Amino acid sequence: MFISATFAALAIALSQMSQVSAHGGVLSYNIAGTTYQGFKAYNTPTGQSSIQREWDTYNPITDPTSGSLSCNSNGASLGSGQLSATVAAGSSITAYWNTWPHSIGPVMVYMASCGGSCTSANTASLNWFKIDQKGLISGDLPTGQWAQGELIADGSSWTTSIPSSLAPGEYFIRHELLAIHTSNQPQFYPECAQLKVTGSGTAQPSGSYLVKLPGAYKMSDPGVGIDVYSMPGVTNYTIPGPAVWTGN
Ligand SMILES: *[C@@H]1O[C@H](CO)[C@@H](O)[C@H](O)[C@H]1NC(C)=O
Ligand SMILES: [Cu+2]
Repeated sequence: MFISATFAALAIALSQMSQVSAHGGVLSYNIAGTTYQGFKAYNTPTGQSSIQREWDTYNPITDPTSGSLSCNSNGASLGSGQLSATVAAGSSITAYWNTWPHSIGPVMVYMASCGGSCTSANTASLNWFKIDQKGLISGDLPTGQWAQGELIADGSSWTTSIPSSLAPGEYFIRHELLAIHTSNQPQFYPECAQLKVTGSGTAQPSGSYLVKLPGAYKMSDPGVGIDVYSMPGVTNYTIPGPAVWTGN
């Protein structure tokens, strides 16, 4: 009796833990073959050292205009613990999430030039450009195959390439999942990491490729404040934000 009550309490505790750890974020990266650990959410930033900026919970940002949209909450520099990964333009970057629970919604990857040191940059004032995106792959909005399903099938990972013509310098890379499985309530999950891009490229995006985050999204965007369950048979999905810049 005592033992079974203990096990019952343990089972409840474990199920509550798994509820806490639902949702998620980018836990680590493989950048051109080297593994980099991310910031440890739910832990104090004191003493942490990572290429990632601070982010504190697995919970989503639900307001598309939230100040946390650029690099999650609170997005702060780790100060003396803040690292950057040196990587050649054209290299591939794989981001690894915890076991990602949602299969409806797009995957987006952005970068932003820091015009100098990223460690001292305010991420909300940078000009962000999108280097990769994938939304609805096949089927219709409520039952089709989405990029987040592909991410889950790839072990909760996503691989993308830095445009090979990108001019060298310090940049952020920002991975974002926009989960839209809850009617009319988008969930944004962005995490940022710092890069020092090397190479002989000279290209930089300009004009309509550059956006502020927050700033690029609003609830009335067709792909943001959306109820997919009210749209059976609809086979197109408009990913929010700017067009992808490929560097060409
Ligand atoms: C599908 O395309 C139509 C026509 O361009 C557009 O008005 C609509 O917003 C799109 N639907 C979604 C969910 O993006
Ligand atoms: Cu969730």
